[in-house]
Amino acid sequence: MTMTGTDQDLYPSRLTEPRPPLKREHPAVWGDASGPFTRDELDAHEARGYTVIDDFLGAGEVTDYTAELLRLSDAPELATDERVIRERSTGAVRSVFAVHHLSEKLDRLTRDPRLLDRARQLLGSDVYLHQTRINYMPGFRGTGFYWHSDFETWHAEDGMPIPRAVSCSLALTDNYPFNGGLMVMPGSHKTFVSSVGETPEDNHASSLQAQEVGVPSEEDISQLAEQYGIDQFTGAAGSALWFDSNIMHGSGNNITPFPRSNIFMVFNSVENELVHPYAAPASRPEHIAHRENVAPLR
Ligand code: 6CS
Ligand code: FE
Repeated sequence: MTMTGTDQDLYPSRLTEPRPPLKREHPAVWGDASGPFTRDELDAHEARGYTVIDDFLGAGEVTDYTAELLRLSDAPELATDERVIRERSTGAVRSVFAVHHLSEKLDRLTRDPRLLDRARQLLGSDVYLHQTRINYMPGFRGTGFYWHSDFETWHAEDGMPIPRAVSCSLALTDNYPFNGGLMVMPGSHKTFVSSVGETPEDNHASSLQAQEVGVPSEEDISQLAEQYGIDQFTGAAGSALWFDSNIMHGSGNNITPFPRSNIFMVFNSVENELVHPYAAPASRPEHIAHRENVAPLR
């Protein structure tokens, strides 16, 4: 069931011809102030498209989850698992997907009220996990992610009807300006940027190492940067970055000795379940975009 009533695609992308960016019709904040976020914080999130919470995890939790992160990246039984994505240049682990299926501790974290209450408040409904991953961004040769909107991919390739999803990135290492930290364009979530170029078969086999399809044009990126500016997310280990599914973001490479590792959880509204991909030959695998376990998270 899509929210649009008809099957009309409100967010067309992966087109054959360029088209100007369009205004996003849907809000970023669907809930009211009866939750952890105050009215002012909700209004700021609606305007900026992201919210930073310092000291979200305690030091002991950071230690515990870092141990999980290393256990998963070093686990021999996962070495060739399709959920493990490696850096092209070095073979070092770049990401591990569906970590809540691989770690009891992380599964419990996704149900923690500190996360669930905020996700439900922002999305104004019960929520389920669309995707979880750990990003390692290893030192010296960790490679970043070019500018993109997550929702553009989730809509085109996973069939996510509307941008009623929010990501929470929990820093497990200190995020400095120089170790591959996330850059976001504040307010850019209000603009949907279509991309040119059809989605090839099995695009995820390459896009999770380096995204080529679905990225905006340099002209659109320049226009967005002009209009919104760029904020660099920095934060100590334990801080949380909540960001709207459609905010334009990216990260640089990491040539410093300091890894920039985070746990990334995507909460989708139970009223925004995936349908057919809007612009791809087939749906992506379950471990990248969940279609089976969509019961409200408790
Ligand atoms: O394709 C995806 O689902 C992932 N790609 C990026 C670059 N960020 C969001 C998401 O994890
Ligand atoms: Fe992303």
